[in-house]
Amino acid sequence: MQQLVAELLDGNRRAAARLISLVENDDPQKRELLKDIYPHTGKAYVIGITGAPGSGKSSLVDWLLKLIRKDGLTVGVIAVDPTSPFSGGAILGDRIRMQDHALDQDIFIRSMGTRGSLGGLSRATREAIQVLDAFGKDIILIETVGVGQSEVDIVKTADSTLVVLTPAGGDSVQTIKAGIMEIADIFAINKADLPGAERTTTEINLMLDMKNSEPWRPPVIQTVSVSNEGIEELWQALQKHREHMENSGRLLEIRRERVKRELTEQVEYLVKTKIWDEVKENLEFDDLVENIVHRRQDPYSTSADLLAQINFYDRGPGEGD
Ligand SMILES: Nc1nc2c(ncn2[C@@H]2O[C@H](COP(=O)(O)OP(=O)(O)OP(=O)(O)O)[C@@H](O)[C@H]2O)c(=O)[nH]1
Ligand SMILES: [Mg+2]
Repeated sequence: MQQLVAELLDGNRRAAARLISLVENDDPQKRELLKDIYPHTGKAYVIGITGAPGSGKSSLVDWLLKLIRKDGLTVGVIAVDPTSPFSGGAILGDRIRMQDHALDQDIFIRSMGTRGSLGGLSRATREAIQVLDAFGKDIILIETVGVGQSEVDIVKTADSTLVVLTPAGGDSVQTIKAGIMEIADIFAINKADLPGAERTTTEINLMLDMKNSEPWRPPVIQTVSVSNEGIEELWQALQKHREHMENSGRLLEIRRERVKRELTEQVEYLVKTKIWDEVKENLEFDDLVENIVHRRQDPYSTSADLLAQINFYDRGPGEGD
């Protein structure tokens, strides 16, 4: 295993792919691996890209890759699809037309579905980011389909978040999902070749003007990813946001928040597994459930009893029987 980490740090692509699979599948050695990797992380800049299915995220990523590489930076892409049971390379050809990039050693592309990641897709994504970070990628792009919680979760992992919208056609953007306005650092109005792009752009700008978005006011950029329009401007906006995050101290602040959340999560995870290992070992859990169902016991004192029996929780006076 240490061999694998050494290979990763040495720039071995197969080691990177293998390590991502291990974290994705909740391998028993995962904690140890992530621990070894951790000192080598913190250098990559993570950009989240979210938007409705088919809004053009992958097409934009495709163009962005070219610009990022032109700037001499290395890049990793993780395409997260919470609706897909596939992971690994299987779905790549489908979702990202990256033939141009497949041979570029400085681009690493990976897709992740719900399969395997028992600890949750957002957790698996976070861990995959760590692997690519240690692998030495300068920029990591995370593409997520905007369905439900996933676009909100992405913000917790990304340093900059790009929200991809498309011209609303007849609809007003008033119908765009709540929460989207809050998470975007940059808006791309993609498919700007379609009718309604101007109107959508104006409406988003009006909504942004109404809310106080100091000190960073998200720019709204029209793009046409089929003909490479607006992509340079988009990449510049992303770089400008990064500068803002770095110079204002905001980057350090959100990364500190992230560490706080991860540490809390990790402690809770350890406590939970420890408790349940012991509780399940010591007690007839199913019997207790039956007792509660038939009102012979109640869940309140039973839970306190459970913990008291493994000496985890001291029952206060008046609690329990
Ligand atoms: N007219 C037009 N079509 C576009 C544009 N960008 C992308 N498309 C088309 O929209 C479709 C979806 O593009 P993708 O890049 O796969 O979109 P996506 O958001 O990655 O899709 P999912 O990953 O499935 O959610 C493709 O058929 C693209 O050719 C654009 O700027 N204009
Ligand atoms: Mg896509």
